[in-house]
Amino acid sequence: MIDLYSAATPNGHKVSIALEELGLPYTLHALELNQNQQKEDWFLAINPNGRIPAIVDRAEDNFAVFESGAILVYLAEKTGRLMPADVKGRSQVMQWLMFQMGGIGPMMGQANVFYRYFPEKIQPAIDRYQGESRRLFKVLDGRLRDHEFLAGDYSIADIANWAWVRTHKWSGVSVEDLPHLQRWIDAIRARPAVEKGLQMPPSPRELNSSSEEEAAKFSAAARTMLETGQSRNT
Ligand SMILES: N[C@@H](CCC(=O)N[C@@H](CS)C(=O)NCC(=O)O)C(=O)O
Repeated sequence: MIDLYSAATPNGHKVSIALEELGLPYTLHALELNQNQQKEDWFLAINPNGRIPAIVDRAEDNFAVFESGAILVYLAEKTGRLMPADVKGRSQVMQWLMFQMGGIGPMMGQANVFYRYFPEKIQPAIDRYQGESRRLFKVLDGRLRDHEFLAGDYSIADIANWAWVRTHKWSGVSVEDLPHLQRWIDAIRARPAVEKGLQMPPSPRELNSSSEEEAAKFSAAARTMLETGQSRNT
């Protein structure tokens, strides 16, 4: 049995989607990020970085794993699925996984911060992160022009990138004129395990289609977290 510590965010959903795809039994512990539960001592013992997601594998002497990319690799290697075992196939999955961990995630994350949460509107910062996200989307679109998935068969690389790209409207980044990316977004969205993973836990608001009022409420809560967390006061 696996304990999953998570919240309704792209990084959290990566792991619940992978667990659902793999059919691994798990217990979800949804943390209240706005209340900084992820900074409490009991959780820091699991993830010293104080962020979700993290897992504890009870069947493996309570082995703890943090960083969503590392969790995906752990689950793929534990089951022998969602990532090929041969050196080149594995490398391709790792390349597109790292592309998400070092590119798509940080750039869209900062686009969200400056476009949605920061009290000051710093237009050059918004332009920088939205522009860089859009550039990375074009790289994905180019790859998907002649590949059904990012790296061979459907893999943890698709799950990691998809969980972020699907929230593009929240980041203010368009997928217009990127037909291959759109095709891939829709194909993965249609997978039953993906639908289930997105409910673990469900988003309080659907990032792509909520009312302005709900969006403002969500942004205000995220802003509070930003201001009380380490990002602005250390
Ligand atoms: N690189 C980390 C990023 C984790 C991360 O930033 N988690 C966010 C939610 S998506 C979080 O826990 N934020 C709460 C906080 O910063 O205190 C990963 O991929 O696991």
